[in-house]
Parts: sequence; structure tokens; C-alpha cells
Amino acid sequence: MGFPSDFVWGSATSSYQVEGGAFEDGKGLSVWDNFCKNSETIWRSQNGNTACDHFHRYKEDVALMKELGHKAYRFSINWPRVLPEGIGKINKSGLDFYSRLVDELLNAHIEPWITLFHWEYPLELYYKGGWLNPDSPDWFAEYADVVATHLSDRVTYWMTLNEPQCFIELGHRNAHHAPGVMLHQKEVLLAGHHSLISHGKGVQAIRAAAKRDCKVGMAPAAFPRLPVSSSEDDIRIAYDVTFSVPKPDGWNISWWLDPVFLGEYPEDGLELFGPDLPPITPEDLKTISQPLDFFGANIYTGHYVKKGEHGNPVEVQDKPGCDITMLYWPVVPEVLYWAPKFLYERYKLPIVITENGMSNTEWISLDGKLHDPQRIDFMARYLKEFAKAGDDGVAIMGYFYWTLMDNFEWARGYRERMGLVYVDFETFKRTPKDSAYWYRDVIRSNGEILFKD
Ligand code: GCO
Repeated sequence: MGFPSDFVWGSATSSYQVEGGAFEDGKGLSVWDNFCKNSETIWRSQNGNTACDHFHRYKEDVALMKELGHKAYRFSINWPRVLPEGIGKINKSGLDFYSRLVDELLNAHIEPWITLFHWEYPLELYYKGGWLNPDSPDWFAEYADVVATHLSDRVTYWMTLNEPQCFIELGHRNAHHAPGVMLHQKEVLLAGHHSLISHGKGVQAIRAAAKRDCKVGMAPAAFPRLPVSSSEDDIRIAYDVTFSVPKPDGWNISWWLDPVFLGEYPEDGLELFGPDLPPITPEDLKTISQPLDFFGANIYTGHYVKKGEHGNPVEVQDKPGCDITMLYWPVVPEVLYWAPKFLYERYKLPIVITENGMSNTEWISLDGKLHDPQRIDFMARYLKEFAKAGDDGVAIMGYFYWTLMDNFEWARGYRERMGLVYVDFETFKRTPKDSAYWYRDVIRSNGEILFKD
């Protein structure tokens, strides 16, 4: 019972959310730099220009992770920091920043896990059409090649895209995120298809450039359905709904991941999208379905379903007063049991939870500490469910808490605090929360303290 001995324990961040240094050292602009300039959708018009100032304080942050017992750190590369125009000219000092970060991590015995794209699309390429441009997969492959060429002598673990569902839907359909446009269905589907081809070409580029054995995956969002009971009927219904494409938008799993892992778009989606579909060639699907080494999944919450009278799925409403986080996401620990089980059954790769965590409203107490018992409880409940999935035969490979430190939570600005470490956004002082020390002890015991009474 419990976690495998080589289980990967860490936490995650993304570049725009923590780095700052938005206009420094030859970095080009991303769609997020631009979007935050005059966005009315962002809480109190905040931005990530300075964020946690990790760009200047990365050494302190790595030392903190070491103190907190981290075995691994998932972070992302800011594309236009490396290639200011997205393609072509390389910004050497941008690359050097990531190279120094990698060295610092390795010296601290922390394994770097790199995400290539966590939403900082280069503005120059966006002006050329962004994901709508049929050349966009080649642009991404060029970027992947540059990063892998420079860092793969020391980095083993790679992820191409973070949550294609979110950057396509929130950024291109409802203008809630950068680049903040509202495209038509046909264009949204085309942009999504190009993003998946980019993933495939990115995987090829990483493998071709890799100077050491590399492990490659993706970090999609997972929106699972859970069975309301343990009856076989409810379980099957929950599985089927989890992998269905019920609505004409991209908030699902299978539209994005069946092509990647099974080499084809799901039938129900093809039928639903019909005349709006982009041309999809067998060659595209071959590129998209590159073999991968692990299944990364960002999982926070889930919703229950049951089998209705006529065999149909019935959504179960959240109970009034149910436990929710500050993002208004219901607290559903069982999701870390059912989602890994379903994902493993369908896609058959070891599961890494690339994100899981909770936001809250928090402040430092009079004693100078930050007490966050709810986060400890949240993590304990979710981790125990994940271990249970492992006991039931799912290959569980790792867990990255989202997030290392409080940071810029996209449209919600600095309103949400999700970190293990509290950040004062005026002084940039870091204060590890109670949960950070508790998590350190979980890591030290390889999860065993979770099962002590
Ligand atoms: C996402 C991203 C993270 C978020 C986190 C909480 O899911 O939006 O991967 O950048 O900060 O998920 O919303």
C-alpha cells in the first residue's frame, strides 16, 4: 500500500505566473504581456510584469525547495524570452537564465521537469495568425528544438503543452484569457488542431535534439466524471461521460487526447463538429500521436454522475454548502482515484499528476506564520485517493502540487493564494506555510505519514 519507491514528489509553477522580468534582458513580448496592458477581465487590472520576481530570486527559490524536501520541480519556459520573435534570432541571455536555473536545481538534487508552453505565445507570431497559421506547428518545433538543444544535456523530463483546452477555449473563444479574442467555431477548431500538430512536432523535435535519454509527455486538463456509487453501471456511465464530447466546445478530454494517445479524433466529436471541422489528414494524426512516456494530468475537481432510469447519464448536482475552494471548485478527493483509473484504462501510460492544489484567502498570523490547515487536509485527502488508485493497479508515477508559491492566477490576478509558500507581493518575502513543512514530511516518508492514525 502507498507510493512506489521512485515516486516523484514536487510542485509546479509557470513562467508568466512567477518570473516577472517581463521586459528585461532582451525578452520579446508574449500575448499575456500584451493582454494585461488593458484587460478589463483581470482582477483589479493586475499583471505578471513582476509576479514573484522569480527571475531575480530563483536561487532563493531553489534553496527553499531544497529546504522543503522537493525531489522535482515543474516549471515552464517563456517562449519569447528565448526567441523574442518566436522564431529566428535566439536571445542568449534568456536561454542562460533557464540554464542557470537547471544547474541550480541539479546542484540541489531537484529534478527539473520542463513545460515548453504554458501560454506565453510570442506576440510577433500572434500577429502572423498565431495558432490559426498552418505554419504554427513548425514555429513550435523550432522553439522546442532550440530549448532541447541547450538543456537536454541535463534535463530528462519534458512536457509540450499545458492545457490546450484552456489556452484555446479561454483565449480564443471567450476572450477571458490572452490573446483575448472571440473566434468562430471553425477557427477555434482549426487553432486547436494546429496546437495538437504542434505538440506532435514538438515531441519529435525534443527527441531528435535530446542529448540524453528523455521522457516526454503533455500536461492537459482533465475534467473527469465520477460514479456516484460503486455499482458497475454507475462506473461505466462515469467512464463514458468522462470520454464523451457532449457540447460544441473544447471542455472535454477525448477531443484533445484521443488523437494524441489513440491516433484518432473521437467519433462523437467528429459528428458534433461536422461542417466546422478543419481538414484532418492521416499525416496530421500520425504526427499528433507520437509515442509518449507518461500521462501528465492537471486535476483539481470532478463532478458526479449516475445511471438514469433509461440508462442515460444523469449529472448529480453539488450539494448546497458543499466544500469548495476560492476558485469555487468543489473539493472532491475521490477524483484522484477515479480520474487516474479511467485515464490509465484508456491511455495506458503511467500517470503523473502535473497539477493539483487549492486556492484560499490567507494572511500571515500575528505569530508571523501562515497556518493553512485546510490545504493540509485537502492534500492529505487527495493524495490518499491517488495512492488507492495505485493499490488498484494504476501506474502512479508522480505528484506536483500546484503551486510552489502564491502567484499571478491569470484572470484572477493575485486574489487567489494557492502556494505552499506565501509571497508578499510588495517585499517579495517568501514565508513557507504550515502545509509546506507538512508536505516536506510527507515527501520524507514517501507518503507513509498519510496512513498513520
Ligand atoms: C491552469 C494552469 C495553472 C493555474 C492553475 C489554477 O490550470 O490554469 O495550468 O496555471 O494557475 O490551474 O487555476
